[in-house]
Amino acid sequence: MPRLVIEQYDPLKGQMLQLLDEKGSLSGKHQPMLSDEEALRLYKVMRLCRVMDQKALAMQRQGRMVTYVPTAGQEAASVGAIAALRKEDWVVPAFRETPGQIARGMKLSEVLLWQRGNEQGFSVMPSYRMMPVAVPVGSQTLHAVGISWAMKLRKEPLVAMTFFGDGGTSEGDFHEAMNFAAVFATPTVFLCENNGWAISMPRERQTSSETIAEKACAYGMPGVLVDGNDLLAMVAVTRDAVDRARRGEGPTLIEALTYRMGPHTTTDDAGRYRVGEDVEEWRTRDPIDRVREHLKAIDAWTQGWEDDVEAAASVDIEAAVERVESLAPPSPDAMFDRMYARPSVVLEEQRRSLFRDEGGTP
Ligand SMILES: Cc1ncc(C[n+]2csc(CCOP(=O)(O)OP(=O)(O)O)c2C)c(N)n1
Ligand SMILES: [Mg+2]
Repeated sequence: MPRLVIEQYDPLKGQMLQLLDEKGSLSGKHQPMLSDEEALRLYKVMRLCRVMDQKALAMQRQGRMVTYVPTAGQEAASVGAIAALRKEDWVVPAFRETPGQIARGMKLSEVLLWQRGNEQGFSVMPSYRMMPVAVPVGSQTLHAVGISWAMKLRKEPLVAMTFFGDGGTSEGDFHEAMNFAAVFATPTVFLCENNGWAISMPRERQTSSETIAEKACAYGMPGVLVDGNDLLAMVAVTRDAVDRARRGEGPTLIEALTYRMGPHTTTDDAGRYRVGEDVEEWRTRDPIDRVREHLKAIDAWTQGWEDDVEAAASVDIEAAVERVESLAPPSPDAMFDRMYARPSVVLEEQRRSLFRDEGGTP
């Protein structure tokens, strides 16, 4: 069996996996692990995500979205990682995972639901094997370990991949999840999208370790640092981690080094704290530009094709927005419906009090 990519990069030595350099040229060390057709397909998904991001931001300014969580700059990390999974595997995302949801095949109208404030958007969507986005930072890492442990006990050869940010790694939940996963050798892939910031908190204030990937060593699992703006590297590393998990060899921590190009959410003004930081420098590492250069080099890209992709994406997003806007809003107590399989006494009381306070009947 060929040596795994993840075994060749030591996070304690600061080594980072990169296959496509910042100009989109392939580095000689590894062969890409995906076909040209697959690269083209994933590029198309990334373009759709970027158009979605631009449109959603504009819509929020028009009052047609409640709050929007921008994802520009992080498309390769999400889309590349999702590409490594089978459709029976589970995805357990944080809140900045619109690209992951799109890559998983969710309808755009479904993706938009929660960001329009529609409670339906927080339901588990079994057909996509995707948990709803988790807003409590880091909590989803435990859910992923629970899901993957259950799959292991049932002897199902499946994997759970969980996404979280650099900020998530200083939550207790993350440490408990990592420890439990390593001890019980659960089929979990921990994917940290280190975008440099947790709202206004820079990565240097989040942890004293050089890398997030190196934390894996202390728990007794492999950890690898990867260029999160490099689609090909993301596919390579996540395939390795997913294969390990599926073979019963336990969890892996992946740190995808990336950058949040926009604000934290539409309620944030990043210009107030990213003072003097070279946002422009990160623009030169745009994950989408990099794949485009690669596709040009292999003669798989034309401007006409790109224009068509972009135009089709715009039409699809417009239609999705209209669809979501036409839905009747769910009842205010829908927020209690999906918290637990059997609602607790406390939640039932809260549900009743909501109607009492509003003067209605439950
Ligand atoms: C437990 C908890 N604490 C605080 C918050 C408020 N909060 C929302 S997002 C965020 C920062 C998250 O940063 P990171 O994990 O790096 O993810 P990113 O936003 O960069 O994708 C914080 C502190 C929260 N949602 N949950
Ligand atoms: Mg972050």
